[in-house]
Amino acid sequence: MEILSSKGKWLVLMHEKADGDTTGCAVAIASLGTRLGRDVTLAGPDPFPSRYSFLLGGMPYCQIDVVPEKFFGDDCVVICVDTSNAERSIKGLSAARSKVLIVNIDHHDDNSKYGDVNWIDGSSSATGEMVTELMSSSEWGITPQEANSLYTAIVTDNGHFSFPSSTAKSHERAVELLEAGASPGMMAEELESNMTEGALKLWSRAFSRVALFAGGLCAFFWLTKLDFEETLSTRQDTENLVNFLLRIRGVRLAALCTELGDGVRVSLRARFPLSAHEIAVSLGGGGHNLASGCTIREPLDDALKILRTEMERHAETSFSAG
Ligand SMILES: [Mn+2]
Repeated sequence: MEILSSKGKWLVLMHEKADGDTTGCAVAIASLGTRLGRDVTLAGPDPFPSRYSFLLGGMPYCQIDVVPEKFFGDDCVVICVDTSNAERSIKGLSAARSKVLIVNIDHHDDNSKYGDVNWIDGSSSATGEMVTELMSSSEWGITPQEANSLYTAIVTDNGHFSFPSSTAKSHERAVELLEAGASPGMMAEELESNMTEGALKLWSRAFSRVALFAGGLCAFFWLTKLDFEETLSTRQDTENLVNFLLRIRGVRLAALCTELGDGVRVSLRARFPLSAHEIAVSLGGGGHNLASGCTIREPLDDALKILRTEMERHAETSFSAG
C-alpha cells in the first residue's frame, strides 16, 4: 500500500476476457486512487465487460494495447490484478517493463512473477480477498461502492462461497465488506439476473450437446462460431457456463470448448481428486487444479477428440492411482 500511495499516477490493469475478480479489484483500486487525488487510468486489453458495468459508477475505462507514455517515470505505478502472466495483460506490458514500476497482485499459484513487486497468495479464493485485506488495513478504508466491487470479485471467483477454495478467510473478508457497506442482495440480483435473450439461447445450444464419458465422470459441450453469430452473443456470454456441467450428479471433470478463429478455447473445471490443471498443462495451457484453460489449435472435431482422450486418460489414472 505504501508503494501505491507514494505514486502520483496509477495505471490499473484488468486481464484479458475480464472476469468478476479482475474487474472488481481493478475498479476498487482505481476508485481508491481517485479518492486519494491520484491521476488514475483504469484499463485493459478488451472492452469493459458489460455484465459488470454496474460497478463502474461513471468511472472512465480505456481499452489499450500499450502502456501510455505518461506512465513512464518515477512517479508512476502499473497495478495488475488477478493476472497470472504478462501475456494475459495488455500487449505492451512486457515491452514497458524497464520503464515503469509494475505491481502484480494475484492468487494464481502459477503466477510468472512478471512484476517488480509480486504479491502472490495461492491460498486466497480470489484476488478480491487480497485487495480487501490491503484496503481495509489501510488508513483510507473502503467505501460502500468499493465494497460492492470487492464483494463481486470474491463471490464470482469462489462461486458464492461454494467452491472448495472458499476458506474462513474468504468469509472474514466478506464480513469486512458487509461492514463497509456492501449489499449482497443487490449484487446477487446484478450478477444473477443479467442475461440477454441471446445468451440464454447460446447456453441452450451448449446444453443440447452435453456429452458424458469415462463412466459419467467427465462431461463436455461445445459452441461453434456460428452459434455466437446466430444468437448475437459474444464470448463474454459464456462466463460460468462450464460450471453447469458439474451440476450433473457424478461429473467431476467438465469442459466447454469454444471455436475461435485460430483454434478451440477449452475451459476446464474439476472436482477433487481430478485436476483441470493437469489436463490444461498437457495441452499447453494452465490455471488452478479446479479451474484451468488451454487452446487447442485444431479444427473443432479434432480438438474434441484430443480433449476427450486426454480427459479419459486423466480420469482413469486418477482413480486407479487413488
Ligand atoms: Mn481470480
